[in-house]
Amino acid sequence: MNDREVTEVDDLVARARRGEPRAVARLISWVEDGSRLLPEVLARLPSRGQVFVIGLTGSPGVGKSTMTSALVSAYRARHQRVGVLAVDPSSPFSGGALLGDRIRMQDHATDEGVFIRSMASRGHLGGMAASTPQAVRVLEAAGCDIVLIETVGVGQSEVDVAATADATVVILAPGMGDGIQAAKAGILEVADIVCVNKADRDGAESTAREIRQMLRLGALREGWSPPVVTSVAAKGDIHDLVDALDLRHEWLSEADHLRARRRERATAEILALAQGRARERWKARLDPEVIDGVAEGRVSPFDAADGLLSGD
Ligand SMILES: Nc1nc2c(ncn2[C@@H]2O[C@H](COP(=O)(O)OP(=O)(O)OP(=O)(O)O)[C@@H](O)[C@H]2O)c(=O)[nH]1
Ligand SMILES: [Mg+2]
Repeated sequence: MNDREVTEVDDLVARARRGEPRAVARLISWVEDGSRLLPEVLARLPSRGQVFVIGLTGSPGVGKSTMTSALVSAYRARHQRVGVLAVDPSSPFSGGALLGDRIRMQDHATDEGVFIRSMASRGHLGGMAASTPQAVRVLEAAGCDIVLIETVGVGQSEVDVAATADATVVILAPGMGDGIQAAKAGILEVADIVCVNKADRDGAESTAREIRQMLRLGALREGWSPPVVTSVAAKGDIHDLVDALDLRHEWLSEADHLRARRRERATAEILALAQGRARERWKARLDPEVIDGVAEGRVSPFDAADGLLSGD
């Protein structure tokens, strides 16, 4: 870093710590873009590990954004500061897809105790697995007590978010075999809490029962058995979910649970960063002749990979 950059980083970090929305937004953009200055920023934002991170995931349209907004209201009523990250891992050009979310967040747009950012992983070497915990650190520095992360339920992204979250909420809607689909997709495996939303429709209770039965068959993770609750997010009826989240928070605070979570999160972050960096390094080192060799079947891809690794 040159002197001008040092001043810029110091200034931004100081303003973010005072909770200035524009500085927070700027730093999260840096996270998103994988800025060269990121290591310097993060060195100035040590985590106290006090923030409670809630991940919300589920199929399109189940009510994640509506739920996020309702949860923001619930925590604001307790005078807690809340950060919201709408994570869109699928498209490098987020915007359109998240417009609806922004509109739903309008209730909170003028509230100084709420930071709302959408985030993709443009150019970030470690992908969402590395950028999500970094964005959380920025929000924590800005004084957030709670961070809500909404992610579209597709493949790797919810696993990455689950690695960052203290409580991963899998949201389902009644009917349409959603419960069975979720089980098939393995999405229930990342659930700390399952919430059947749209309970104003038929079948919410039977879906919840079905999920409870499936979960009973699965192994307990870290001695926590995931509660299954119902909600009507659109009407703000999310009391059972808030209770389940409180329970999870209390459970984590006990004994070594929180420490174990933090270590898991740190492991995921380190591996994601290392993977991203190693990949770049290997890519730069790839020999075109070896590539041709593998493409034409003269060289084994295993040998080519070993060759790359031996250069480390
Ligand atoms: N009947 C009913 N509708 C709901 C409820 N919660 C949300 N909705 C409606 O479901 C639709 C989708 O809600 P969103 O919150 O946008 O769902 P989402 O999961 O964020 O959707 P994506 O971000 O597109 O994946 C909206 O029309 C909501 O008004 C509910 O409890 N009951
Ligand atoms: Mg949404």
